[in-house]
Amino acid sequence: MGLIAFLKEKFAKKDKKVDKYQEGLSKSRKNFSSKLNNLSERYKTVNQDYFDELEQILIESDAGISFTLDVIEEVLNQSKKEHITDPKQINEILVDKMFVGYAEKGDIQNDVVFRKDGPTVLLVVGVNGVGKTTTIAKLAHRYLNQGKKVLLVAADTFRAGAVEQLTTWAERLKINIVTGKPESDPASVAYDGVKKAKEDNIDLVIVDTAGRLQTKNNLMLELGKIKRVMSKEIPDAPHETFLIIDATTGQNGVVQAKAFKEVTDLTGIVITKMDGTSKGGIILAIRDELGVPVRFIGLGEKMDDLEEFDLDKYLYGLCVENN
Ligand SMILES: Nc1nc2c(ncn2[C@@H]2O[C@H](COP(=O)(O)OP(=O)(O)OP(=O)(O)O)[C@@H](O)[C@H]2O)c(=O)[nH]1
Ligand SMILES: [Mg+2]
Repeated sequence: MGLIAFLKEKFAKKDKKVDKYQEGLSKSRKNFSSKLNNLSERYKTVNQDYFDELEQILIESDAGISFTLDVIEEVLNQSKKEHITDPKQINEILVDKMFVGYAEKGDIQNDVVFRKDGPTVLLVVGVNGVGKTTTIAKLAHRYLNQGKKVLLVAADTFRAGAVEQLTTWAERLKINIVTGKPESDPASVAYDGVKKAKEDNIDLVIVDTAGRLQTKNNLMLELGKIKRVMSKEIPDAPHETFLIIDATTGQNGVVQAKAFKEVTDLTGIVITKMDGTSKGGIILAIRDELGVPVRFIGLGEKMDDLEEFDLDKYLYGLCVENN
C-alpha cells in the first residue's frame, strides 16, 4: 500500500486533532494538492515535461531546491525501474519519497526532553516577529496541562513592550515570570531566571530572547553569554534550544535557520503561522538544510493553537485533497 492510501485509511475516522491540522494546512493544501491533481489529469502518461512540472510544484510550495531535486530524482529512478508511467501512481511515489526525505534526515522528536533532577531549561531564539513570545505561551500552556511547574524568563530586554507582553501571558497562565529592567543585560535576567527555577523546584524554565537582527558575531556572543551564565547555576543549560521560524517568510526562513545553526546548538525548530501560508513545503526545506527536528507547528494565535509536528498528519494535510 502506498503512503497516500495508508494516510487516507489512518485518518478516515476524523479525530479532532487531525481536523485542526487539516484546517491549519488548508491554504497549503489548496496550493499543493490541487496542483498535483490537476497535473495528473492533464497527462495520460508521464514524460520529461511531467517531471519538470512536478519539480515546479514542489519548488513553488517552498520545499527548497535541494530537497526538490533529490526527491524528483528518486521518483524518476523508481518509475524507470518499475516501468511506471501512470501520473497518479507517480504522485503516490512522490508522497512516499517526501516522507522518506524528511524521515531520513535525522531524529524525530516532539516533546521537550525533561531532566530527571532539577529544572529543564528551554531557550527560545529567532528573528524579530516570528512568534517567539506567543510560542512560549503556547508551550507553557501545554506543559502546565501536563502537570509541570513552568517559569517564564523575559530575557528580551531590548524591545519596549516585550516584557509586558510576556508578563500578560504569565498572568493569563497564572505562572511566575522573571524580568529585568529595560535594556539590562539579557544574560543577567537569564541567570536570575534559572536561579529562581532551582529555588522554586520548577520543571520547565522557558527563556524568551530578543529578536533583533544582528551580525552573526554579536548574536554568537549574546547567546554564548546567556548560556555561560545559566550553566553556572544549572550545568548543561540550556537543555533545549528551539529556533522559531515564521512559515510565511518562505526561503528567507531557511536562510535564518542556517544562520542560527551556525552560532548555536539547536535542538528543535518550531514553525509558526502555518495557518497563514500556502507554502507549507517550507518544513521540508528546513529539515533538509538543518537536519534538526521540527518539534511543533503553530496554527493560530491562541494558546492552544500549537500542535506536535507529525509527519503523517502533515503529509496528509498537504497532499490529500478533500480530506
Ligand atoms: N496566525 C498566526 N499568528 C501567529 C502565530 N504565532 C504567532 N503569531 C502572531 O505573530 C505576531 C508576532 O508574535 P510574537 O510572539 O510577538 O513574536 P516575537 O518573535 O516574540 O516578536 P519579537 O519579540 O518582536 O521579536 C503576533 O501577532 C502573534 O499573534 C501562529 O502560529 N499563527
Ligand atoms: Mg517577543
